Amino acid sequence: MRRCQSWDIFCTVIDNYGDAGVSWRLARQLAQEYGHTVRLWVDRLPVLARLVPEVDATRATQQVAAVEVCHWRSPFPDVLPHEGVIEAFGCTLPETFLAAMARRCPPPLWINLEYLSAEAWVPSHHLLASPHPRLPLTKYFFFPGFGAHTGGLLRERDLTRRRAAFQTDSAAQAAFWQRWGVGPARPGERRISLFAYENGAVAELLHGLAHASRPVTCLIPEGRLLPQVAAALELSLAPGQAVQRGALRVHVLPFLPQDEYDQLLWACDFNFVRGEDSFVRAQWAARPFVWHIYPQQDGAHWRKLETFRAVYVSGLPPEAANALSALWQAWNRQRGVQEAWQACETHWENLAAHAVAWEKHLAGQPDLAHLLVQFCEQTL
Ligand code: TRH
Repeated sequence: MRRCQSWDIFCTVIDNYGDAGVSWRLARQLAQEYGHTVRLWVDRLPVLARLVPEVDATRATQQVAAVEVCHWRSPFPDVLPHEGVIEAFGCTLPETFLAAMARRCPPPLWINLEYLSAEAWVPSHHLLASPHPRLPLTKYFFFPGFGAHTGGLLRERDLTRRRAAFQTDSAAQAAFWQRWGVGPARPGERRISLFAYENGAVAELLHGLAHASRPVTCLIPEGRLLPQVAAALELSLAPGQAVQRGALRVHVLPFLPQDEYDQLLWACDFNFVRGEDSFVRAQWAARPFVWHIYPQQDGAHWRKLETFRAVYVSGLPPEAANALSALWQAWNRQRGVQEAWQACETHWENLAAHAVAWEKHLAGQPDLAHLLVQFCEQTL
C-alpha cells in the first residue's frame, strides 16, 4: 500500500477567520499527530498571524509548530507538489502548480475540503470524484460532517482529555482569567463568551442580561460585534475594558490566539459562536452554545442552520429543545432574544447536561484527519 505522508494545503482567505482557522488546525494535526510533512499556503498571512501569533506575516516561508507556512503569492514558485494536495473550501490552485501536479509520477491525491453541513445530502456527496477536464488528475470532494459516511469533524487526538482536565482544574481556569485580565467570578455568576457577526439583537441581549436574576459576565473578543455592543452600552470600548450594567459585567478581550480562544470556550458556561470553526469548537467545549451562522445572500444558510439545530436539540427534553431552538432562531433572526434567553435560563441544567452528552457522542466518531488519512491510504 502506498502512503500519503506529505501535503500541500492551499487556503485563500475569503473573509473573516474560518478559512485560515480550519486550514491551520488540519495542517498542524497532520504534522504533529501523523508526523507528515505539511506545507500550508495562505494568501493573507496577517489573518493567520492573528490566530497563530508565532506566524510572522512578513516572511515568505517559515516553520511553525512543525508546519511549513508559506505565503501564497503570484507568480507561484516552482515547487514539486507533495503526495497529497488539499484545496480548502474550493480555492483555485495556481495553474503552474496544477501542471506540476499532472507531471508528478504518481500524481498527488487531490482533495477539495468542503464546508461543514449536517444536511442530508452530505453523505452522498462525500468523496465524489471529479476528473480534471484536461489534465490526468482527479479531485475528490471531502465533506466534513456529523455522522457516518461523512468526513467527520476536526478533533485533535488529545482534545477531549485536555478540555476535561482544564474544566476540572480551577487553578488552570484562574490562570486563564488572570492572563486576560478578568477577575474572579462573583458568587453564582455565569460566564458567557460572545463571538458573532453584526447582530441587531445584541442590545436586547445585553439589556436582558443586565436584568438577570444572577450575575453574568460577558466576554467579548474584539471584532465585528464590538461597535454594536459599544452603542448598546453608550460608550466606546477597547480590549481590556470592563463595564457593569446591573447584573451584567461586560469584559472586552483582545482577539485571542486560537488555542486561547479554545480555552475561553472551555472556561465559559455558555458560548455564542459563529461561522464554522468556532461553531465546531463550541461543541468540543461541551458547553451549551448558540450558533450565529454565516449569512448567505440567497438565504441558503437557514436550511443549514435548521438542519443542524434539529439534529442537535433532538436529544433534549421537548421544552428545553423548544427553548434552545427559539434562542437560536431569535439570534439569527436578530429579534426576540431577550425572551428566548429567559426561557433557556429555566432549562439550564438540561442544556448543560446535553452539551456534555453531545460532545461525548461526537467524540465517539472518527475525526476528520483520521478519515482523510484513511481515505488516502485506500485510494492510492
Ligand atoms: O471568522 P468566521 O466568521 O469564519 C467564517 C466561516 O468559516 C464561514 O463558514 C466562512 O464561509 C467564512 O468565514 C468565510 O468564523 P469561524 O469559522 O468560527 O472562524 C473564526 C476563527 O477565529 C476560529 O478559528 C476561532 C478563531 N478565533 C480566535 O482565534 N480568537 C478569537 O478571539 C476569536 C473570537 C476567534
